Amino acid sequence: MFDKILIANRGEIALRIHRACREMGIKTVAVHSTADHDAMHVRLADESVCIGPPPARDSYLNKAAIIAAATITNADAIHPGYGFLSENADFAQMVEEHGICFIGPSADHIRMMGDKITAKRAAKEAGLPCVPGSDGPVESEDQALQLAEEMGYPVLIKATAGGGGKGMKHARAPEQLRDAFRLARSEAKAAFGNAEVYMEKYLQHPRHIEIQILADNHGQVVHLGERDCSLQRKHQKVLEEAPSPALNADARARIGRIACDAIRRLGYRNAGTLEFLYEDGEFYFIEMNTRLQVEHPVTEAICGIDIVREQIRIAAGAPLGYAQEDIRFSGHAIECRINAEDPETFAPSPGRIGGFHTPGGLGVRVDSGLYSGYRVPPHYDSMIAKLIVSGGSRNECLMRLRRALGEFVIEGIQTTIPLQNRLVSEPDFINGDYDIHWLERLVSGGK
Ligand code: MV4
Repeated sequence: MFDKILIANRGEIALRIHRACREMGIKTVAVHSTADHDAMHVRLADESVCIGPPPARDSYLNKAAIIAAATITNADAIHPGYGFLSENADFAQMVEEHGICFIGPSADHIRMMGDKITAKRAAKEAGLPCVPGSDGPVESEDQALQLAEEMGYPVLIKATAGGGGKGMKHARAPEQLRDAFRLARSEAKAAFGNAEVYMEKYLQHPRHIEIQILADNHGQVVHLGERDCSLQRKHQKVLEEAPSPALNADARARIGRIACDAIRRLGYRNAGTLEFLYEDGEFYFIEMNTRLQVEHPVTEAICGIDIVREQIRIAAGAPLGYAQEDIRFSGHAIECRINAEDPETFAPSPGRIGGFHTPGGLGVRVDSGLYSGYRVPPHYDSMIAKLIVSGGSRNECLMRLRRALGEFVIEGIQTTIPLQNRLVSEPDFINGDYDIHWLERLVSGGK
């Protein structure tokens, strides 16, 4: 097992990784920018290294500075968390070349899944059902028109280097396609420096369902069930739940089996998530995330497995030590992401935290690096806390969630707690009756 792990991240996820390390008797190294001197992740770690000025590209994205920090502190592994360098294949490769273990999949698997065309090809070959579409890049407007004619409208143009919705444009008819194609390409070029796009049939009212998997270095692959992440605004998840209220036992078992078979065929290692759109009883693979995800705690809550601990054990070469049939799922869990934002306009709201009180009690977990007197810096993502609530049933979970949201006090800045409060009282949400567009309609006043 590792002696010391460098955590290449900040905020709640840096704390989350530190906690797993501490329980395993592993020492931790925090890295931080000059804006994060007094951050909780720095306070908790055994050691810390300042890696640069506030902008992320000069600190949390500074590969050389992070590897140097690992080298001088004698860390034998790096956990990248999510965001930042977590899905940067070159970083994973550099880390390994310096004789340090990257806690995650191989650089080759990260690279394969980062390119959405190679990801989709690999997924298809591994037996995953995919959205019908172009088999590779679409090179011209004329080719786009011809393909769309064959598959039928509406269609969606997506960036090969994409994910997160950038460089994505749909067309409902031929006369919209040339503009959609050109816009998608220019957006993709601006966002990723790569204009390449591909085409898919546009699914109009799907849910977003993802499967968490774990794979060790000894051929064992398990899934930890699904998460329903359909409640998003501008491609930012707002609330996630497990299990999905939309799946029955048959659909769940089927996609779990398909996911594990595919992961085995891909030779993938460590934790990963297969993302699907789910519409009219069918699953369609769209992307794979090769990192720990923000919403992993809802999965932990229903299966009792510490996903970060498993990532570390797998990276150290340990066998999972259990099979699919050993995993017991129970109850229901919901995560609310709490952002430092105006709940109406979603404008960032950094600043000094005044009063701070977190909810507690049975089935309530708060993952956050906040404390009273802490200054939320303006330089990073606005998510400041996650409230994860679990219960024996979805209904019990919902009642507990409303109670817990009511207890949460964060003063001095604006937060999205009022939005979460509103959301959990909506009849459609209570009934589990929502798709990927439902929240957008709610917050834009369409309901
Ligand atoms: C789609 C889709 C409909 N049809 N693909 C959005 C970001 C990227 N990860 C994939 N996305 C979508 N792909 C086809 N063929 C609709 C979306 C989509 C979406 C997906 C998941 C959660 C929220 C979403 C919001 C808008 C669009």
